[in-house]
Amino acid sequence: MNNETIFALSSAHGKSGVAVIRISGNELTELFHKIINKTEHTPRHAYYTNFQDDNGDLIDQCIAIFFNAPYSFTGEDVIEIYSHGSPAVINKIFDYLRQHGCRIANRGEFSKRAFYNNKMDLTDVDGLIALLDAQTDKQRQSALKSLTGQDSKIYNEYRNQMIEISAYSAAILDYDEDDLPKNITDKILNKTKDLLSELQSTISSWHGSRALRNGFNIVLVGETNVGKSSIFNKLVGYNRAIVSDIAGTTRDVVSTQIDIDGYLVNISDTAGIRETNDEIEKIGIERTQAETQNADLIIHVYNEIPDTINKNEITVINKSDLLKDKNNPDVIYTSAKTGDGFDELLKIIKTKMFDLMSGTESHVALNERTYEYLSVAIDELNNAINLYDGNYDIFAEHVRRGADAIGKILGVITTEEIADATFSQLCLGK
Ligand SMILES: Nc1nc2c(ncn2[C@@H]2O[C@H](COP(=O)(O)OP(=O)(O)O)[C@@H](O)[C@H]2O)c(=O)[nH]1
Ligand SMILES: [Mg+2]
Repeated sequence: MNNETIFALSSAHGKSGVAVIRISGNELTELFHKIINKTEHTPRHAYYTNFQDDNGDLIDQCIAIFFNAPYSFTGEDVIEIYSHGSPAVINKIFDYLRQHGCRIANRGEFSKRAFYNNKMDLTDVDGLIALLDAQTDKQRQSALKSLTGQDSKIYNEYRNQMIEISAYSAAILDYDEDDLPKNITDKILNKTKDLLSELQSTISSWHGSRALRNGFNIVLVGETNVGKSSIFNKLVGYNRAIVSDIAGTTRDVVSTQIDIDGYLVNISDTAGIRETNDEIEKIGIERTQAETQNADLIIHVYNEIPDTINKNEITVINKSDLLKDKNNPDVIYTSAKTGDGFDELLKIIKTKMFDLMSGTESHVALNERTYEYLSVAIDELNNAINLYDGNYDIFAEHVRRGADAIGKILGVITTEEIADATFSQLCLGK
């Protein structure tokens, strides 16, 4: 890590009432005194200042706060300037800072410094990234759990247990059997098995975790003209997709995001599947097939009861206003025309969604990186148990590797690449 003084706009770009400019570096007392035009200050105290350049010309009227190391976001000295939020003011302050030996920060550089100064571990940073991305309330709650260290706590427990198991099993090698507590080998093996099942339960929420973070994917499929676009519009709440009685109207996948009970939902309307010579419609049908592969839930729309009902999908019989017989309990009858059946449709969508998400509240939030290392840890514990043949040397080594994998999740054991890949997801000013 370098010890240059960095700065960035931490609030949103463009015009705003107030802009927040954050500066971080090793020794910022002198710079702060210039900004507030004083010779001393109290840390974490808000100073109202007529912020002037070196010629004494007014830059802006601002509030400035000094956070002394290590009691700051980065663990270094940090200055926050709250100026008026216009591009002209922000640029003028940036010029001033450049003239005083500061440089613009790279993406995620503040968080990177916080990480290297032990202010945050990598799962906390994951939480920060997720919180900045959060669009819905459930995403906010899950992100805050990681950010405030609740996920780290769980991972640290896993890691400590593995280190302990590994140390015990290594100790067996060094002692006579008579000197060791009775049943120690059984105890070690059982402890490892318990831990393994805990990790397996955690990783089982991966699918839900991903849906929570990226959105629960619902795809509407079915033949042309059954009313997919009409249902889509009703669920979305406005006329997003074109509805017409001309078969093949929807030729591309039309997607939008909605919020259902705090969960982010991606809902897609697709081209109806039929034999066609229309080149564009053919591409649309291919896209439909691709879309269904990523679906968490498929709503298959028909106008009459199909020969086989796929239990993995929701089967909807639309245009129920034209039907007399509506008694099949395995399907949902809807009418996009009258609105009939939509309460029931939404209810079943929620049930399916809650089922998938149910594990996410009690477990850590998983992302690609944490999922990968958690899988490694599970493999290693599995290897330790399955390959055990009385040789504690190999057993201890597998468990130790499992502990290393969890260490990589936390960033306790880290390579520059892992850390960089995480920080680069952050925006400037974080
Ligand atoms: N009577 C009736 N007509 C509907 C209903 N839903 C859709 N339609 C009509 O069926 C035609 C095809 O609808 P559309 O949503 O474009 O079907 P898609 O091709 O499956 O997307 C349009 O003329 C709609 O107005 C319904 O519930 N009842
Ligand atoms: Mg359509």
